[in-house]
Amino acid sequence: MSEDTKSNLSVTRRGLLGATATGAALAATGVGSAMMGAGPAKAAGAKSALAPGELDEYYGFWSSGQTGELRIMGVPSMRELMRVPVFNRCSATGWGQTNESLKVLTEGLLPETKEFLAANGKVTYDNGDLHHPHMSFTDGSYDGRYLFMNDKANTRVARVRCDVMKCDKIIEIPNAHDIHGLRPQKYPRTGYVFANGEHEAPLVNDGSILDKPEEYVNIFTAIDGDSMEVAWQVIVSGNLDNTDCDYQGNYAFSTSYNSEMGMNLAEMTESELDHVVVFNIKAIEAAIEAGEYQELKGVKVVDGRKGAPGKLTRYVPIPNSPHGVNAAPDKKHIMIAGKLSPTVSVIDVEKLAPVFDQDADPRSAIVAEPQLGLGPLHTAFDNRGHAYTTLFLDSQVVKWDIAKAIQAYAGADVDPILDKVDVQYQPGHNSTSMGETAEADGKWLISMNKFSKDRFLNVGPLKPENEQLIDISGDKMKVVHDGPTFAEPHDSIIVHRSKVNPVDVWERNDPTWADARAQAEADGVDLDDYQDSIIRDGNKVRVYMSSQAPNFSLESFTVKQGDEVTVIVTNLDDIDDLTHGFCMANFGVAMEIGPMATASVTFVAERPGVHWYYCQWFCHALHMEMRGRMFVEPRGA
Ligand code: RUQ
Ligand code: CUA
Repeated sequence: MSEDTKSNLSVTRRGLLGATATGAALAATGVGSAMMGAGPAKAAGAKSALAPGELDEYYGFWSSGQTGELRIMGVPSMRELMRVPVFNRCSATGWGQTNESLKVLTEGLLPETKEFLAANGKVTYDNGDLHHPHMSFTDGSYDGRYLFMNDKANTRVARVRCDVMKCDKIIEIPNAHDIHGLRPQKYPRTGYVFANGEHEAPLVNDGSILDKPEEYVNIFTAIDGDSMEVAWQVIVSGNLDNTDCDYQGNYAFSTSYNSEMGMNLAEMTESELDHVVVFNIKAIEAAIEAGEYQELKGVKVVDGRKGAPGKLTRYVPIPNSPHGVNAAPDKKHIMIAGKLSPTVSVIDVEKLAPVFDQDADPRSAIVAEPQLGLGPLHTAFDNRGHAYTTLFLDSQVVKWDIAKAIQAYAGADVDPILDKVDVQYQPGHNSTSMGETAEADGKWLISMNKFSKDRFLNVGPLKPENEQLIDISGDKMKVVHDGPTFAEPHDSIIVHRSKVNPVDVWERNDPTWADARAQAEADGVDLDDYQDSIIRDGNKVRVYMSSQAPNFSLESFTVKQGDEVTVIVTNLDDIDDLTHGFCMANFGVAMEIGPMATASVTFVAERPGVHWYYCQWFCHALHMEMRGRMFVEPRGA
């Protein structure tokens, strides 16, 4: 590493932590350092470069942070395969504009949010902050049904169907604020999707309480992943950051970096010990069964705050502003990364029962707390008893031995650290191939780095981030690929391709366009035996047409200025990869219509004249010719 890079790093360390006492103390501990390199990496066996036409062994499901979409990568090639719009507005697919996507984006919003948005001239949010994509589980491994993900920006949780790789449900979480950590239940199946409200606020946040932090709370939510309805919520003490759950279906775990309930940085980082909240799922279900809840905005809410009666939660003290929570594939250990503490605290799930039943010291469930380096954020796993923790401040990934860490905690003179590798720069999440399941396979690790700095051609002040592929199949970790990404490769999962099996062509009666089908039926139009139809219904006009390369079935149609026009296009091309588009030029209207799909869009024809619609998805040698005219008769004509 050059001197330049080194001094950049030290400046960044100071800058990032600020000149707080915590920051200074951390810097002074000097545990680990960016210069403690991995040493010469042994060439490991796995191959990351794929020849043209070769397929990847894994799907990577990537979040995009503040871009708001889900991305699908090929691993190990690190090729970006697809972008799935979720919380964002997508120009290419019409997500956020088509009637089908607007249904998903609006139907799960709370009534007061709809009112608030209407006052701002909107029907839905058009931004999101998607951090944590996770697949549904059955019996401790991925089952290829759904992906679930959070929106920190607007307190939502979304689901993507893995058969078509499109978002089919988005719900806003009542009572909570700013959903951050999210994980699906691993056993017996998903089941619940657990979601953390990160930012504290009054429980009834209607303005009657403002600057009285002592009355703020945070909310942990369990969502039913099948119905996408909130199952129950728990009021907690302290804020909630990340979450994970065990492999037995008994407990969920949420870190709290602000157990102080501070309202500024100094207050939030004040105490040396924060905590992880352990949620006793069966006890919570029993309390709800027994009617021991309050109902708030239609949700059953139980009290799990410190000192609340019952055995719903326990608070395990953890040093210092803990961040990541990761369950190991041994089905026994839960890793809590210390962030401002150089440690990772290891909870043994088998030691939790006494903590709940006999009020044993919550720290008695901790079986290891290795010092790993500066700024531990997240931990991933292989299938050989090793853990891999990102060190944000050290710009490293550390590989450590779980069994040795436990022996060292019990007093043995062993060093659990096996290897460290420099990453470029400042890693947040990492993930290993199948590593968050019981089928971890120990081949690949992705380090998702928040800064790329000098690693790529300079593209101006806004730099891409850098996700690096690391071969973990040998004794030494080896960085084998740099991959620049646009904001922000926040988190990822790496799923063996045998778990995922998307279709090539849509089913004609897919629920996505059930509303369009129902409307067509009411209009006497059979979408399966296609006829072009223009239905006038007052000033509403519904235009049904089909697409088949290289033609729209309607060469032209006529409406009147001021009509509310809905165009419903069905793609009759029953061939893989034959997607058409429908773009109404100068109307701000464009959408994707996949093979055998139906899509619809509604606009007001407030522009008289001749307007071309065209296919904007290259589909045929005569794609340019795939177009037609909308005639808009001027008002009064
Ligand atoms: S958190 S960088 Cu939003 Cu996933 Cu740890
Ligand atoms: Cu159809 Cu281009």
